[in-house]
Amino acid sequence: MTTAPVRMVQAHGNHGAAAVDGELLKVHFPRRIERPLPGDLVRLDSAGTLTEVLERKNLFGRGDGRGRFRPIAANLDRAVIVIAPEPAPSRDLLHRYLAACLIRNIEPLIVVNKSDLPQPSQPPFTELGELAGMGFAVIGTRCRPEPDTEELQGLVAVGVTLFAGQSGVGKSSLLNALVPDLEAQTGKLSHVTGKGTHTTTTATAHRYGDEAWLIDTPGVWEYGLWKMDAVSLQRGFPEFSEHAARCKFRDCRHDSEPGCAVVAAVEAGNLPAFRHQAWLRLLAEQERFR
Ligand SMILES: Nc1nc2c(ncn2[C@@H]2O[C@H](COP(=O)(O)OP(=O)(O)O)[C@@H](O)[C@H]2O)c(=O)[nH]1
Ligand SMILES: [Mg+2]
Ligand SMILES: [Zn+2]
Repeated sequence: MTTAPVRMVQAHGNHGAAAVDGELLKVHFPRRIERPLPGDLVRLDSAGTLTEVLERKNLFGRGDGRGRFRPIAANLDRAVIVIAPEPAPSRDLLHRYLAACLIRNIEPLIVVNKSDLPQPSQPPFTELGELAGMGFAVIGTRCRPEPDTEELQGLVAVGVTLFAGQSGVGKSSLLNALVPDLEAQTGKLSHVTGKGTHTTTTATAHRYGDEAWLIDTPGVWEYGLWKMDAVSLQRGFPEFSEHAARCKFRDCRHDSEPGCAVVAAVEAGNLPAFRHQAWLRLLAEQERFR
């Protein structure tokens, strides 16, 4: 067996699966080592026991109801945030995902799936043009009636990509359209881990060509952020920073403080009001965790 680092594809309580020389291998997690996640690079001994989790370049996760960070996957080159006309995203869902990615140093890519359905003329769909103008990548896809995923394929062909988004937006359908042998991979994986083939109950990395991994994530209805301070949250709104530097108070929350340069920029039309409103709501949401 190998001492070279291998990629974790799935993790359960005390075991998981890693990709070793093109095959999937069951991995045992000893208690003394931090539990690995899909996307992690790990070392194993000859018995398939985990000996080391290599340093991560980033870690994606979500907040639980109490605001604790719950990790989902590691070492991401980007996260595809999937939204669709149906089920319609809740208010701020997209902004929450964007903030989570930016705070965690993960490049977000907004994918509007189900392009065969009419786009509702309400947020966040009405905000996509401005988000694209701000530099966020926004593309359309569809899986039905015939798949159109060409642009997406080009953007995820290299590196590790996580697919995030509300249950039912089409993450697994997109994975199916992209990865020709997805079913075979899933079948082998379930054989190795002894878990069922319904892989979207846990985050799972799928091999995509020779150079890429695509990670499907379990269905969530509402994606929540975790407890953090305002400075951290503001990393989720990078377009604020040039203005925030000119706020009268250094710890300005860009709410109703006098001399707030962010509010001034919104009023002058230099920052989208919808981003400022999302900021204020996400900031208020943090109060629940105190
Ligand atoms: N109309 C339409 N339906 C789609 C599209 N992509 C997926 N679906 C449907 O949306 C539902 C949820 O898809 P699924 O991939 O399970 O979503 P997930 O929960 O995000 O993994 C299924 O009934 C799919 O057939 C699409 O592009 N257009
Ligand atoms: Mg799914
Ligand atoms: Zn301010």
